Amino acid sequence: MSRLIIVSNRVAPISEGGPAAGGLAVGVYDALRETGGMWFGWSGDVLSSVPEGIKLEEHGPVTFATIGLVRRDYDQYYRGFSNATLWPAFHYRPDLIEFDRHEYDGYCRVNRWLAAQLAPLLRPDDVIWVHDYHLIPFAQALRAQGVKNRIGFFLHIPFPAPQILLSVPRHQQLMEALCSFDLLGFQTEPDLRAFCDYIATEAGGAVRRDGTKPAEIRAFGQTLRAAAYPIGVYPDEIAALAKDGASGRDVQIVKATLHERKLVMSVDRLDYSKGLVERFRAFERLIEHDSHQRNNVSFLQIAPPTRSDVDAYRDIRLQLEAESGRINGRYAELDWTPIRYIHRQYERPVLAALFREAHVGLVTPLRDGMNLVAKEYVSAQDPDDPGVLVLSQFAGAARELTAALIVNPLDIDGMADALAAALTMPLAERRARYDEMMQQLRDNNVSVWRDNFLRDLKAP
Ligand code: GDG
Repeated sequence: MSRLIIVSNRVAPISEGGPAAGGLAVGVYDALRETGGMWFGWSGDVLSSVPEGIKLEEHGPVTFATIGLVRRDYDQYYRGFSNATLWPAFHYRPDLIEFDRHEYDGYCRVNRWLAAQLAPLLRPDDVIWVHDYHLIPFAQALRAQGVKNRIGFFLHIPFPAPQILLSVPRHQQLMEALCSFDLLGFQTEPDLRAFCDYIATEAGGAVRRDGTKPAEIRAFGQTLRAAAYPIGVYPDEIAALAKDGASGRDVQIVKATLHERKLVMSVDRLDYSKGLVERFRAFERLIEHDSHQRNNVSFLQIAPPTRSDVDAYRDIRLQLEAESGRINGRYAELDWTPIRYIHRQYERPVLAALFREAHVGLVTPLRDGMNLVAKEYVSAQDPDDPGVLVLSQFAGAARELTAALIVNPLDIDGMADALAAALTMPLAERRARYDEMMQQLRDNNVSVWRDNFLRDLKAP
């Protein structure tokens, strides 16, 4: 049987109960622990001298193959081109793009170097599945090492409209490199369409689409296939985790301090794409306009730190601290703090159990490839008394979770209205919406995502 080799920028540190914050790590780890195989990528260490080689570690059926990065590589490849150029561009924020040609060169160099590290570990029948925007040139780099295996790529973040992609200097080289993969996977149909648009309008390529089969692409002298594969979760596992965690200490503390008030909850890496400031304002609008809600509802925002050495991330942190302080200063009472904003990471089981306590899951990114938190919130609910998901129309998940209350995250009043509707929704409607979404999550869990992608990657 062929081995599955997963390649991603970061190989997630595995603690009990799975990896910590980050959607890619959660999805990939879930996919790999069933099939077994190897997971190759950066260890997370930034070193002062070139690492001696790959470190191999076995965890059950999974071999973790990790390597450190030297400071310059980290700065140029990871912090620079990946997170200060590509991330904002692909999240429709050309205003936040920073470009430096040395960083781009570093990005390509690190891709070549990582490919050269991996190549000697590969066997001829391995299937290689590369993940996310850090590694767009990876197939091209492996081919240059003489690797002939099937190589697929999955993009976890949105694919931008061609006009936005044009604002990334070197976009053509990048897209040429992307076309070296055998199969490209996107989260949603609009992402796939945006890619096909670029190929047809900007790269002079040809796209053939035939029903539900992957699109066939000819561009830059290469042929490849592309399709949408929405990533999922394991809803029943999350449900069990949430139920088991109900008696845990953190959950009991939250319950005790709520004093029967309702709970609105959000969990996001602290990222400007997640729409946190707008969300805080929507909650403010709710308590400002609806006096019944005042002192009867609390909002818990958990936002673990991420990429804090990129300027735009420092800015969003300061902005959020200011907003939560302002809103609490304005509305808090002796026995009530409207917004509890926690800039820290929690264990996965604690989050699941807290989701189950929350009457409303408020998931309102400005742009998001999929958003697993939305899927985890629904999964964690008590089927007899489920909470309500309020979900941004700009999360990939909104295409599947159509029974959520769908909002535009830039419409503060609209979000406040949706919050009010969610907090007062009758049980029968909450159950109907939950049942519909849970069915959807079960039908398209992580195994389905993985199996569909690998089936198409292996297809002749
Ligand atoms: C990218 C795309 C796409 C969050 N805080 C903690 C914690 N988390 C976990 C969540 C969830 C994951 O991290 C976040 O996943 P998302 O999907 O919501 O967002 P990104 O990190 O931006 O992920 C995204 C995803 O890749 C998968 O393809 O959906 O669109 O941007 O699982 O629960 N986990 C722990 N502690 C925390 O404090 N343990």
